[in-house]
Amino acid sequence: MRVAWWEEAVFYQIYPRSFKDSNGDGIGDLPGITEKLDYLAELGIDALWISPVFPSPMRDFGYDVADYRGIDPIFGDAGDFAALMREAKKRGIKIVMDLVANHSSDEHPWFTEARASRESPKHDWYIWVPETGAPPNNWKAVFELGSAWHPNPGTGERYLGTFTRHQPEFDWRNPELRSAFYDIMKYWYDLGVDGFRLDVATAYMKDPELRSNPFSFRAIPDFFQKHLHDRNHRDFHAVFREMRQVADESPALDPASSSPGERVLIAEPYGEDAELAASCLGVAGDELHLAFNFEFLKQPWEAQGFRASAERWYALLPKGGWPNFTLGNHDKPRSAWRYRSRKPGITEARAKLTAAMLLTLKGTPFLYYGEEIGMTCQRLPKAALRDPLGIATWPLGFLGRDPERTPMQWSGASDGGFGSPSPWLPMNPDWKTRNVEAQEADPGSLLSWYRSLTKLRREEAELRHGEIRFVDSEGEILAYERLGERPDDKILVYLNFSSRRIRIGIGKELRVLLGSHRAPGSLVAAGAAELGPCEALIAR
Ligand SMILES: [Ca+2]
Repeated sequence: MRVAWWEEAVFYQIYPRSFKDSNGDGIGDLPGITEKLDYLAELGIDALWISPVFPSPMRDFGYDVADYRGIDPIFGDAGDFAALMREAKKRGIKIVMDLVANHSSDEHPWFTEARASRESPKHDWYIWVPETGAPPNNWKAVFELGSAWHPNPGTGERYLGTFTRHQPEFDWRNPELRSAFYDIMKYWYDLGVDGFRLDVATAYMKDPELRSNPFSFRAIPDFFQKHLHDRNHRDFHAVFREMRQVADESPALDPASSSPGERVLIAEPYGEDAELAASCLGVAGDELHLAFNFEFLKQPWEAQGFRASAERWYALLPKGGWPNFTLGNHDKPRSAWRYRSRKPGITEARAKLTAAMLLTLKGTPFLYYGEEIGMTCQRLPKAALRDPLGIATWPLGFLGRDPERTPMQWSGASDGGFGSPSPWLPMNPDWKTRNVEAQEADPGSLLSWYRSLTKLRREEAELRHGEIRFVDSEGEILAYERLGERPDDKILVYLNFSSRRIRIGIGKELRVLLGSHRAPGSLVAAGAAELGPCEALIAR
């Protein structure tokens, strides 16, 4: 059986501004990531997804790119990137870049050229309508709460920007634009990059007739519109097929680079709909490899809810399509905060339980930096907010996306081990007790638990690519088997979502592989057994 590396890998998302600052300017950078590669290797990470490090005016913190082939000086230079690639490969860690191809920064030279004249060769790389004194439809710039059509008096037109006016959107129906992006992808493949996470990939195509969106009752994040026409137009499939071809066919210049056919393309669908995510894989195995299904990020604390969500995801995927799961990212409040309990011990136990679930379900797990030490979210004072969405919607919602972007908590030192006395966002106040250094020293810590789980995944093939079969169980127990090649090869996973003891029935004697409440190698006798509060049990 041939298994692709990205089906077995444990991915880890780094938000570079907040990971490790190597030069004390308050902002994390590439040398900071390189410095922490040993930590990541020890955590059992196989691949990094690094949020954008390209030159950018940083109005949306790198999700507004001004040069798709460079490195923003705030993060380092080409030499720092090469060093990161070299050191990562030495440790068997692959690198996935974040390609923001729906829009550029308004400071990208392409847009400067495009907006200067209707005759400019780059003009039609973006989306324009003639100025008539009013926008052509009701599409919104979601970070500004105003129209998505921004005046450009120089040409007597308006351009489209559905995030901010500083993020003009590309016309992906233009073949020259498409080919420019494929050249950019080849450029990074040549430098050894193993794939791309594609930012709002389903938004590339818009309704060609520019029809207005119908009304929706949802204020956040939809701003009272059902986004039928401004994003997720199904013509994106044609782009995905072309991107896949480029990934599969571009030669590898460096022997250490991923070969053609080994690179991975991961969609960020625009929306929380698992069906839309599944569609990114296409039906013929010729589109993207993976797509984020965000259902776990809004899933309440219910064992059967997680089961239903996972089963729905498996059922939606096309034949041959591979699932993935994630509990957090740079756009959503952290899982430890979402699943917090008034009893601190239960919050910790729940973090261990979700980790066990993420790393034993059938599918590629994506961790978000800091999740492995249970980093949480805090409300930030308005003056500390940096995220344009948080500033625009203050004081509604959860203060935007800054709370899940605070600096990584490396140690209890005055700078939290981050590397600067005044980081760009304040440290979460619990850094003195919740940090990598403290948890490395504690075999019972969440970090040690994550390390044990990734180690177990590497040892047990069933956990990486075995089939999954859910076991019927009581309401608050999530139980499943991961099946091996032979009928007797199977690993059982029991997860008790309740904060009390629950009795379960065990068919035959089990040997514990890893447990939150039991020692590896210990036995669980057949018959009635009792699971402790929030117990995670992985056994054979
Ligand atoms: Ca720095």
